[in-house]
Amino acid sequence: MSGPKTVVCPFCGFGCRLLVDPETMKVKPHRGEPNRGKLCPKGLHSTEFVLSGDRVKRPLKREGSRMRPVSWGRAIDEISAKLLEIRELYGADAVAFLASSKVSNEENYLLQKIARLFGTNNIDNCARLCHEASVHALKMTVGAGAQTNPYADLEGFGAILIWGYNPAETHPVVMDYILRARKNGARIIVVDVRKTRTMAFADYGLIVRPGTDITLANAMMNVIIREELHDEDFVRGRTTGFSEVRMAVRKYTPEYAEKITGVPAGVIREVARTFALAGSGAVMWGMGLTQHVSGVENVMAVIDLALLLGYIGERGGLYPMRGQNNVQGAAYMGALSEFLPGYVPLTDERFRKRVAKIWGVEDLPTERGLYLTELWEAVERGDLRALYVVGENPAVSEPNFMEVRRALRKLDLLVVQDLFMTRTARYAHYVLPASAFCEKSGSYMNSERRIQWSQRVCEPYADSRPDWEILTDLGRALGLPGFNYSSVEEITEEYFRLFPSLEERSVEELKNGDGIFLPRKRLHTWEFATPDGKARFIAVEQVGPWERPDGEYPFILTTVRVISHYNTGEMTLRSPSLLRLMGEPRAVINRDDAEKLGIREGDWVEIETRRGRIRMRAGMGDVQPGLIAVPFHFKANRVTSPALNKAGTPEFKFAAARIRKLR
Ligand SMILES: Nc1nc2c(c(=O)[nH]1)N[C@H]1C(S)=C(S)[C@@H](COP(=O)(O)OP(=O)(O)OC[C@H]3O[C@@H](n4cnc5c(=O)[nH]c(N)nc54)[C@H](O)[C@@H]3O)O[C@H]1N2
Ligand SMILES: Nc1nc2c(c(=O)[nH]1)N[C@H]1C(S)=C(S)[C@@H](COP(=O)(O)OP(=O)(O)OC[C@H]3O[C@@H](n4cnc5c(=O)[nH]c(N)nc54)[C@H](O)[C@@H]3O)O[C@H]1N2
Ligand code: SF4
Ligand SMILES: [Mo]
Repeated sequence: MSGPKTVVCPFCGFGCRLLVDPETMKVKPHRGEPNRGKLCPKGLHSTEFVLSGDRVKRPLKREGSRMRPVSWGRAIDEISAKLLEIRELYGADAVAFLASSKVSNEENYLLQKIARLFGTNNIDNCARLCHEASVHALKMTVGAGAQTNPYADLEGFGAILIWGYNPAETHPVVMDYILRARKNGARIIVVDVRKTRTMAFADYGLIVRPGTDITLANAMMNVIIREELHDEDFVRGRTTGFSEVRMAVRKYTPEYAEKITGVPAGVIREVARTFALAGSGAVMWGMGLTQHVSGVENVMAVIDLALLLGYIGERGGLYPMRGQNNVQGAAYMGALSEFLPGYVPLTDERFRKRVAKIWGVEDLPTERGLYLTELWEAVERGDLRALYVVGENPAVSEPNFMEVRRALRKLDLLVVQDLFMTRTARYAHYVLPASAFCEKSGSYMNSERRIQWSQRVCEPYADSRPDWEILTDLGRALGLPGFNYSSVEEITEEYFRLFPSLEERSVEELKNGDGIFLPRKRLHTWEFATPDGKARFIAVEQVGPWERPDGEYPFILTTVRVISHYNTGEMTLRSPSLLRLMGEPRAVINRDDAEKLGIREGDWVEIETRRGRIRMRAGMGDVQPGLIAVPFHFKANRVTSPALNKAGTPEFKFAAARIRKLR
C-alpha cells in the first residue's frame, strides 16, 4: 500500500509542498507549513511535464549534425576523458560548471564539489541572473546574504513594503500571507513601474519611472529623518554609518524626487510616514530592484530604509523573495563562483581548509571563478573550452542571447544534463537525461531558508537517472576522492557537517517534520552577522541605467513575468493543463503611445533595440507612457541589454527600444 508522497514543488522559491498520489500522479496541497493547504496552478499540474513523453530517453552524443544514442558508461567515460584532456592542455579554469536552482541540495553540493576538486571555482547558477545583487548588498550591510525572517512573521507586521516585486503573479501563495497581514491591520505599499496585479491589493500603489528607485528610497529616508521618525535607539545601538546616510539623503527632498521618479511629493511624504509609524514592517523585493546596473545599490537603499526604522528581528524583516524552488539551496551549497558553501568567502582560510579536509584534499582553489554572465566572453577569448550545464537554459535566459549561442557553438565540449532537449541542449556534444523531481528524493531550501525533504514518487523515466547518481559517476570517472555515494542520504549527511547549526540534526528529523531552518528561523535578532555585530548603513546615490532612451530608441523596454508561464518555458509548455490556462504573451504599452503609433490591441508589432528585433502581439495596459513591458519568457533576451551590475546580474529591466506596427 503506498499512500501519497510529499514532494517539494519544482517551480518557484516559495517552496510549497505537494502530496502526490503514486497511482494517478495527481497532486493535492500539503496541509503543513509553508503552504497550509494552498497551491497555485503550476504546483497543481506539476507532474504533467514529467509525464509529457517529450523527455530525453537515453544519453545522446553528437555525430556531425545528428544526436545518436550512447550508453551511460561510454558517455561518462568520454566526457571525463575530454575534461581531463582540456585541463591538461589549458588548465582547470578552461572548464566551467553550471549548477541548477532546480535540482536538490545534494546535487548542487556534488557539482560544486566536483568543480573545486577538479581545480576551479568556475561554478555558478542562475542566482547570478536573479538575486545575486541582494546577496552582495545584504552581505555588506547586515552580514548574511539571505532572507531574514520566516513567511509567518509577515502576518504580524504593521506594514509591508513590496518593491519591484509582483508576487500575485510570481509567488501566488505568499499573497495569502500578505492578505492575512492586511486583515490584521497591516498597510500594504507597492512600488513598481506599472500597475501590477499585486497593486490591486495595496493601500498605496506607487508608479516610479524605471531605474529611479534609489531616488525614491532616499526621499523616503529624507522625510523620516527630517521628521525624526527613525528609531534612534536602534540606530545608535545596533548600526554604524548613520551620519553618512543622513548627509547623503539631504538633497533628496520629496520635491526633487518627484521630478526624477514621477511620484508626487505629497505621496512620498505620506507613504514614508505610514511606513515609519506602522511600528513594525517588512520590505519584500524582487527583480525590479536587482536586475539593473544599480542592482546592488538599489537593494542597499531599501535595506537602509528598514535599518533606519529598526525593522529587524521581531519588528521586521528583509525579504529578497527567491525565484526558483532551490535557488537558495544552490547558493547555500556553494554553487556560486565567489563563495564556498554557506556564502563563506573563498579567502576564509580556516573554513576552506576544513572543507578541503572533509573532502580528502589539502586545499581548494582560492581565486574567484567566472560569473555565469562572464562565461561567453571567456569563450570568445579562447579562455574557456568546456561547459557542463545541469538544469539551466542559458541559450534563452541570458541577456543578448545571440552572443551566447555563438559562444556555445565554439566550445570544445558542451554537456547538457536536463529532462528535455532544451534550446541549450541543441548545441551540446552530449545530452544526459536527468530524472525529474518526483523520480528521486533529496532536500531543497525555500526562500525563508527552510530545508524540506522531497520524497520519491515514481520510477525514473526511461533510461534517465537522478542528477546525484550521474554526478557521483562523473566524480569517480574524473578520479576525484570520495565519490562512492550509494544513497542520497549519505550526501545529505556530508553537507550537514559543513554547517554548525546542522551538526546535531539528523536526516530522519528532516524527513519527518516541517523542515529545518538554516541556520535558524530569524536572523539578526540580537546581533548582526557582521564582524562587529552591527549593521552598516551604506549611503547610495542614484546611478544608471546603462543605456538611455534617445531620438532613435525613444522607449524603455522592461521584461516581466506572467502567472501561467515559467522562465524559459521548458517545463510549463509541456503541461497540457497549463497550456490551456496560458494566454499568448503580449508586449504591453500605454494607450496614448499606442494611439500615436496606430497600434491596436492584438496587432503584430516589432520591438527593436541596439541588439536586434523581436516580433509579438501588442496589448494595451496600465503601463506608464514611454514604457514597453514584455514577458521575458522565450524570446525577449534577443534584445535585452548586456550590461552587468557589481554582482554580475544583467540589466534585464532597462533597455532603450523602439516599437512599430507590422503590416
Ligand atoms: N509565474 C511565474 N512565477 C515565477 C517565475 C516565472 O517565470 N513565472 N519565475 C521565478 C523566478 S526565477 C523569479 S526570480 C521570481 C521573480 O519574481 P518578481 O521579482 O516578482 O518578477 P518580475 O516580474 O521579473 O519583476 C517584478 C516587477 O519588477 C517591476 N519593475 C521593472 N523595472 C522596475 C524598476 O525599475 N523599479 C521597480 N520598482 N520595479 C520595476 C516589473 O514591472 C515587475 O512587476 O519569480 C519566480 N516565480
Ligand atoms: N529578460 C529577462 N531574462 C531573464 C529574467 C528576466 O526577468 N528578464 N530573469 C532571470 C532569472 S531571475 C532567472 S532565475 C533565469 C532562469 O533561467 P534558467 O534557469 O536558465 O531557466 P529555466 O527555464 O528555469 O531552466 C531550468 C531548466 O532546468 C531543467 N530541469 C528541471 N528539473 C530538473 C532536474 O531535476 N534535473 C535537471 N538536470 N534539470 C532539470 C528544466 O527542464 C529547464 O531546462 O532567467 C533569467 N533571465
Ligand atoms: S506558489 Fe510557487 S511553490 Fe507554490 S505551487 Fe505555485 S509555483 Fe509551486
Ligand atoms: Mo530567478
